[in-house]
Amino acid sequence: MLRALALPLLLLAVSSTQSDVKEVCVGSPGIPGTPGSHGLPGRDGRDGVKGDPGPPGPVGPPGGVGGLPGCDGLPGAPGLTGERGDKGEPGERGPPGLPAHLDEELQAELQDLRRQILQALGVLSLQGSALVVGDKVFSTNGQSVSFDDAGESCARAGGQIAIPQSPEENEAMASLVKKHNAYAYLGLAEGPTPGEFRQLDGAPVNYTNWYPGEPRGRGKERCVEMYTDGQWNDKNCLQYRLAICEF
Ligand code: MAN
Ligand code: CA
Repeated sequence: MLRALALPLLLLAVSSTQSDVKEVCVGSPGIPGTPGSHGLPGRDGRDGVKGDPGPPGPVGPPGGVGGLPGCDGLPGAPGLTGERGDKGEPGERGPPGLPAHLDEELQAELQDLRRQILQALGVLSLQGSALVVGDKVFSTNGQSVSFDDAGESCARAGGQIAIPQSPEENEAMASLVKKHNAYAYLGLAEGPTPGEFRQLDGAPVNYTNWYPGEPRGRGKERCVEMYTDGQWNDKNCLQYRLAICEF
């Protein structure tokens, strides 16, 4: 109804603004028509937001089926070390090696060892603590001890009580006796036959340098000492004598 009234009034207002005003007839508004029928139902609205979770349900009856097994736990701490096992069987024999004289690596190692040994002997000789005579090395710590103690000292050092087996070796030992001004025991001992001396392992003696008239202890003097001039005398084994070792 409002819309029906408004149109003629609007026409009037528009016309009056113009210069050539015309007469307009304004009738009374008609009776409003009957309301139109209801429109079709609108489309469904969008889904609402999800509601809050409901309260937990009641506890079920006992005796339900067990759940699935859980995952494995963490591994436990390592156990104590077990006892050592038995020795295994020897492995198979390896392939044969080169003959030593063709093994360059071995030869180089030998050469270096020889060089180091000569170097060490050179230092010991220079210091006067070792006398090199051919393949033999004589040395003393300057201590005078019993025959048995001399043997132990030399053995501890990896050697034995020295035995001169040539004039040259005898001179070398005599030089140590003079230097320390102390008679030395030799590595000899009287055997079962009086007056017969042997090396300590029982081997016979080839070289000797007895003082004239010696040995004359005849079973009473079972060790041998060297005088400062290098000559030998049989003597009891409990004197204090210079321990000269050979290596
Ligand atoms: C002492 C000892 C003996 C040695 C004679 C030599 O009695 O040293 O071993 O034979 O002197 O006269
Ligand atoms: Ca004697």
